[in-house]
Amino acid sequence: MSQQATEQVHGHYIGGEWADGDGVTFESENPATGETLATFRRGTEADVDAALEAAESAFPAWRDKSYIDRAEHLWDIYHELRDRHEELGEIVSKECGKEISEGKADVTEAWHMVEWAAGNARHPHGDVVPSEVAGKDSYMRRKPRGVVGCITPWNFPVAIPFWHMAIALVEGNTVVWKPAEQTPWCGQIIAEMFEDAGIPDGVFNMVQGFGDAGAAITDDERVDTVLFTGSAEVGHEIADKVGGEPGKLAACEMGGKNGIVITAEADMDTAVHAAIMSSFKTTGQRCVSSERLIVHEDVYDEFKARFVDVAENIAVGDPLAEDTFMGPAIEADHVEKIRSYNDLAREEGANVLVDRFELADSEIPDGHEGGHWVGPFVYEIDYEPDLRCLNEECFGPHVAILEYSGDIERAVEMHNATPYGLAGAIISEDYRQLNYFRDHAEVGLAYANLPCIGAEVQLPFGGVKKSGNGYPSAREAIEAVTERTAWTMNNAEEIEMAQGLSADIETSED
Ligand code: UN1
Repeated sequence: MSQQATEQVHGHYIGGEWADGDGVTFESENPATGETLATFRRGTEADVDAALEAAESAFPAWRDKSYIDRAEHLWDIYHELRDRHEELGEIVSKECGKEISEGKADVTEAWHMVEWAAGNARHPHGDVVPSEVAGKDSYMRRKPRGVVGCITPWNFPVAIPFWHMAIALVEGNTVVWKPAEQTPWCGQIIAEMFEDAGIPDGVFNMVQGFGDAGAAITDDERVDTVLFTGSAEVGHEIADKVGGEPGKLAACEMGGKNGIVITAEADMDTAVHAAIMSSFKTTGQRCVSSERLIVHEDVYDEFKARFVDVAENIAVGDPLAEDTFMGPAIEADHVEKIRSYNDLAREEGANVLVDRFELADSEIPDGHEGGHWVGPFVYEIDYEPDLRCLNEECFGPHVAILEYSGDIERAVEMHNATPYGLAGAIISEDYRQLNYFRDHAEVGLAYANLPCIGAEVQLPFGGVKKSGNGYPSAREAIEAVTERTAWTMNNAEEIEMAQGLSADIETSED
């Protein structure tokens, strides 16, 4: 499938074949215009069943290949992602509404992850571990777990699928993947890439569809590991369920209520720049986006005035136009969710500083009247740790400015007072404050003098507390998709035990 939307109905990719299945159809929509992009089949339990069967029967032969042979298929995809960078970046922008530099960065992040995973095939995969007994050699070795179920979100429709799948596949697992229902076109293209790369039948399978298809994957006993990136609601349900099934693992990454601490020692240019990027890039729809800015009283007024000035003027517009900063929200229901959080902040006592939720007609680009437009919403509020608007993730351009007095300890206390713990940043020129934040902020990703978005793929990615129970990206995904074997071999002719344990066999005749 190329740039142009077609009349064709696209199906699933199961066992090396394109399959229509028995589901009804659904459409992918351009969130900036409301236009239909393409039509897809909605996956059913029967489609998932066929995909799991294919994945299970392809596993033994795929497992028996070398890491390097498995990675060869991924290198083909790496080159295709690079060669089609512009085209795919535009498709991402059209299907999920991210502005074009973000659409292209999504594709770049995907090939970075493929490069990491395929390159890692040539790196050591275990440890040589010393033994107390000179005649013994011990090794830590890895084996693939089997069938990996991957459930991915719409906001990084090309990158995140490769966070999950590139690593799972190179490590020797087979995959059943459900792309987000909002971005099936990206899913279709990725499946075509695997087909073009000649991945053996059944090793990679894709079933389009909604949460019921996702649940059919995650609930099935043939699935050995679930990799999930998405909402806390769904992630915790999966983690609870999978936790009760012996032998099955789930690595889940589930959003945040991320904060930026701006101390009295902050450089104001850096503070405003980092906060604007973190709050409004991707229209606030990154799980690492910031919805809380915690600002010292000495710089509060200056920061507020400068942040509000930029937020009032930030360019919301056509994602394909180079001069756009923020595209639309993903879908109509999401606009309603953002509205409800803006209303909630008001009900809880917010003093609203910027309200561009309803954009003026003149701000909506021509021909885009059917898009899901929202603009920045900025408020200040008397700090109370239990306010819902400071604890629940809105996933939109909705941000609170909170004033603190006192030292860095107080700022970090406020920063940590949410159930989530994904990403956070501190802006300060004082290294002691930076180090305090580094050591005490309850997050998986911490930044100094930077936005809290934009992690590179070679870092672990994931959170603490309600934000995650595993790291479904890069190095940590390897833990979730492999088993470790501690392999000990005796090179001596006699058996000698460690820990001083006697190896003598005593019998009644002794
Ligand atoms: C997400 O926020 O949903 O760190 C994923 C980043 C990107 C990935 C974000 N590399 O901003």
